[in-house]
Amino acid sequence: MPGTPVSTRAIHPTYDGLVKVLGACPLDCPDACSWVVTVEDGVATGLRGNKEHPVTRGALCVKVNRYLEQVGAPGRLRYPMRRVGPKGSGQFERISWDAALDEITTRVTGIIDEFGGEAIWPFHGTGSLGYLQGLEGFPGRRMFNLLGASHHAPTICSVAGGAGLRYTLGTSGGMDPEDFAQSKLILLWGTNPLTSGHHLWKFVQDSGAYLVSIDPVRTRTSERCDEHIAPLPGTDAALALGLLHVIVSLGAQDEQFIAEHTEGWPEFRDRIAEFTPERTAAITGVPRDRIVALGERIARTRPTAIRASQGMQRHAGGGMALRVLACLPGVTGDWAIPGGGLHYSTSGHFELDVAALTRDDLLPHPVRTLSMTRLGEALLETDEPPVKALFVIGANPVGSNPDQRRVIEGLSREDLFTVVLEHFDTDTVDYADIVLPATMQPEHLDVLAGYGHLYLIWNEPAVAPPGECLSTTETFRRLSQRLGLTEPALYDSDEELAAQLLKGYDLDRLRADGFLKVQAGPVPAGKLQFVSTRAQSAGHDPLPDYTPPADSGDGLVLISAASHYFLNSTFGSNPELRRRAGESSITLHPDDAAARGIADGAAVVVSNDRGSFEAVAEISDRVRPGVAGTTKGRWAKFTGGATVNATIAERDADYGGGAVFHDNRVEVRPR
Ligand SMILES: Nc1nc2c(c(=O)[nH]1)N[C@H]1C(S)=C(S)[C@@H](COP(=O)(O)OP(=O)(O)OC[C@H]3O[C@@H](n4cnc5c(=O)[nH]c(N)nc54)[C@H](O)[C@@H]3O)O[C@H]1N2
Ligand SMILES: Nc1nc2c(c(=O)[nH]1)N[C@H]1C(S)=C(S)[C@@H](COP(=O)(O)OP(=O)(O)OC[C@H]3O[C@@H](n4cnc5c(=O)[nH]c(N)nc54)[C@H](O)[C@@H]3O)O[C@H]1N2
Ligand code: SF4
Ligand SMILES: [Mo]
Repeated sequence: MPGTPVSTRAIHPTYDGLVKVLGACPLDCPDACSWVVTVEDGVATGLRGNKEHPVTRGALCVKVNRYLEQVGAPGRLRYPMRRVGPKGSGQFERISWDAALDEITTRVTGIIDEFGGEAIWPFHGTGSLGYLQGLEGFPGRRMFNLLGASHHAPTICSVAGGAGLRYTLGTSGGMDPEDFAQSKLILLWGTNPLTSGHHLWKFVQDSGAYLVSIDPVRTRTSERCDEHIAPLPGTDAALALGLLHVIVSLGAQDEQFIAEHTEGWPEFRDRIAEFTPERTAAITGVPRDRIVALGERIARTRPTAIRASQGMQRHAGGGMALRVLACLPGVTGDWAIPGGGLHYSTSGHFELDVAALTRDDLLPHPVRTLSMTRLGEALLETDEPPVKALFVIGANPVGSNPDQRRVIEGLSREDLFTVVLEHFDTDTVDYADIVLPATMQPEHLDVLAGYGHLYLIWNEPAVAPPGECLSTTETFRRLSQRLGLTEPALYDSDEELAAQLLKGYDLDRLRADGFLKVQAGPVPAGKLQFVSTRAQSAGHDPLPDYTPPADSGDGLVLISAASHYFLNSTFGSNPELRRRAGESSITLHPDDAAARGIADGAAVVVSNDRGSFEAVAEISDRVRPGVAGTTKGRWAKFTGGATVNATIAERDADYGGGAVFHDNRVEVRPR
């Protein structure tokens, strides 16, 4: 628009009369891309990666390249709705916001009177990782605190590994992923970046390093590596100890680093001595000579970098696995060398004032914390008080939680009042009493921080929301008002909230540029603890060890990893991405398929004592014998009423109550 003054904020008018608005991808992905929305006459007509961002580098991904299609999809929820059919039927009628807020107020007030505030569970998911509208800031928590509602522990994704790293390193922060460009050897350990966060790949490529993929499945990433090692799932701690055995036998430990920066070396060294290549081979299923060769390679290559992500810690011993992995660069001294160390999640490096957002000081009394991964148990077995009101915010537990059958059983409870804030009619929406339409990223203000880079990203609203969609922050401001709550903090604007969160950073610069790199803290923070007093005080073994998988016995270990075309269950109803993802499939090794009389393309039933789902068999040596592969993110309503999550146990990993999605034994038979 000629004549419009050039803004110092995230809105940039162009000479040609367009407006470019800086934003951020909200999805649960390490890359937290910076994007630019093009707006013409109030309508978003383009969305592309920000070329100026050093990690985004102008590229988004196969899912988000079509994000505007998703924003404008015919199936987008645009109005509040009330359930009219039985729970699960997905039958709703449109109602006004006034009617929706009145009904919520009446039900919630009644529940508080009868059962107390803790009968309310604000269940936050990873649909958006925004600090204002999404998981990182727990929107609504101020209001829920005043009501004395239960707290929510977001245990479903990365907690076990994060705890394991903190026990060893004093921080979960790890390497700056941009430093991978300086590495000489890169171990891509239980991670599939070409699917689950591809922007790391540019740095991996720039390094020219020798690349090793360590994954029971030969993934898109494994295929681009120099070497692929396929351990049995859940045996990574043993593999790392076996590699250390070779390294230490060669005398390649960095004595100076060990003396100056670590604690407990003599005891750890004795533990390493127990993991001979022969014993390690027996546990991991990796041939002895491959273990020796990789140990020798690590021993002679500085700097060596490890990228380990969330996938490998979805096991009984997932926290321990990350703990041992973090010890490896402590033995070789790689932590002190640029391009060496380990990257899991950069989240620990951001110093954002989340407590200023959540305001737990508003609680009338201490409250219980309910674990996200234990939804089925909480809905079906928890008393004192029982969960009577569930607010599902940016989550799709029917699709993404473990033990789908029990989650559905719990959500079907007639006495449970369920409010779902959503964009689409997910499997979980079908069980809602009230559905509230939420804004999508180009329609609201937010602040993001990557967990695969060190940038804060600003998301400026670019367009007006469709229909009657409201942002999550605005939804809770209005509900607070309806509940008659007078605490002023409940009514802070989004801009005020952003300022409170970003106290330590230059908000104006962030807003003008769209992104801001933060300084990584030191890693390790203090001494690296081979023998961990931090683990010990949390009730765990002070000395690292190997923790075997919990789901043992017969059957195949089923890994349900990230799909290339969905993000968790987000995009699960997008027609084009569903077409590209193809049918729900399970990959079987030729030997395992032959033993079960299953041919390529056969319809199969995958089951265990928790539940079953249907799939099409794909026979391939991409999986090692004993292991089967599928992907997460399917919607039950499109796949016969159940997904892989029907077979997954609601069981805790070793640390922090993490989930164990890949620690899952199943049987497969022709349908
Ligand atoms: N396209 C896409 N991108 C995503 C997601 C998505 O759904 N789709 N999800 C996002 C989320 S929520 C997260 S947390 C991240 C997760 O990102 P990743 O950590 O990459 O997640 P996964 O695909 O679960 O697991 C990665 C790899 O670990 C392997 N693996 C499983 N068990 C073991 C094991 O015991 N040992 C070893 N060595 N490897 C093992 C799997 O075969 C898989 O190839 O990705 C994010 N990005
Ligand atoms: N089998 C298997 N299951 C898994 C995993 C696995 O490896 N295997 N991985 C697990 C992992 S790592 C994770 S993180 C979880 C994720 O599980 P969830 O946190 O439940 O994530 P999604 O399934 O993507 O559901 C997010 C929902 O939020 C909605 N949404 C997005 N943005 C917003 C918003 O701004 N406001 C509101 N109100 N809604 C919004 C989306 O439309 C979507 O329906 O899944 C887990 N499930
Ligand atoms: S999903 Fe990940 S790679 Fe794709 S646009 Fe979002 S942050 Fe970037
Ligand atoms: Mo996740």
